[in-house]
Amino acid sequence: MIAQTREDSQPVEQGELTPLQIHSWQNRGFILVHNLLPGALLKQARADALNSYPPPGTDQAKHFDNFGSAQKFVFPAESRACNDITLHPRLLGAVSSLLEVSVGELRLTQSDLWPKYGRPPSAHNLDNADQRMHCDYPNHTLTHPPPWDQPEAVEIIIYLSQFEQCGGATAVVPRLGPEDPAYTWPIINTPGVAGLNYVNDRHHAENYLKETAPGVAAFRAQHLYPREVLARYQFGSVLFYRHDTWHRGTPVTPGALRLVHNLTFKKAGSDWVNVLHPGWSWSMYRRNQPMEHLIARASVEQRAVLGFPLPGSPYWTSATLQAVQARYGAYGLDISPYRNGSVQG
Ligand SMILES: O=C(O)CCC(=O)C(=O)O
Ligand SMILES: [Fe+2]
Repeated sequence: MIAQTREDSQPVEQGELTPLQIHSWQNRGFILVHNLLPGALLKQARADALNSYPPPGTDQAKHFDNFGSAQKFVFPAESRACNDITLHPRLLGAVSSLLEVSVGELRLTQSDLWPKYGRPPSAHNLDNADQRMHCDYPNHTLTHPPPWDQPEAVEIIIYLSQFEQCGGATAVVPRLGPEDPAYTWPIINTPGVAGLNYVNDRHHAENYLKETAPGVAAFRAQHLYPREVLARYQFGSVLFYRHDTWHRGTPVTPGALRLVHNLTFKKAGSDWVNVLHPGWSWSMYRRNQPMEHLIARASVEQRAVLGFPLPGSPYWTSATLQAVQARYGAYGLDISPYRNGSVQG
């Protein structure tokens, strides 16, 4: 394993991705970006998570041995910092430049902050510590990612821990151009797809493939594992990758706790790329109505990312303008941007 190259891992200036970074995501399949989001906000999200998740080494920590937060940090989370990261203009701006669409054309489909506890290797085929090489598309979309040059989604991992303390860097296979044998199409040489069983643990997965699909095992042994590079994250680093990027989670140091915020944005109109959580409106009616307030204070673009109609949408008529104002006026929503039909941030 070698570290990622310099162009894959660059500081970001003023929240904007550089042309080199955009090029790298669009061609090599990922970038690791430092200093994109404000440190104070990231620290608050980490503090909220540490307040909620059990310390490593405790019995309670044993219950968190897989994906997700069991809804605790699913958007909209109780942690306001977590929600603010999810809709942060710098994050949305970065995603829009990767997909080359406006922020208003993005849609949120995943936002959850979860722990990964370092523990000794397990003998279970679904163990999540040392993952098999995979692409994320199978449990995000009903179809298959479109051809490489027309990406429809951005996958994101924001690290709220430090690699030096936790290990557990995500390993990624950089794509080396259209002829790269690792990136042949369709992407089906992976457990859980095209009739193969779903196996998460690397050793179990590769042994299973050697027995049932030796060609698939040979492809992975030749083209994927030897080429993986580690995304050596810092606190607050953001890994942008894709539904068609080969990658995998690697073991966290035993006794350590790695916290990550996982997000996905897609292009509006890609209905086959599913929202992984309950719809955002399912979070209305909570005590103190945080979701109602969030909608009211969000910008026009942030609301659009949650599926709220943009100015100019056929949804808006004088009747609906009045009705939505009546619903949200109490929380301070300003309906006027929707009245004049232009997008105002
Ligand atoms: O946690 C990581 O570093 C990567 C996890 C991952 O790729 C996944 O769960 O799909
Ligand atoms: Fe993944």
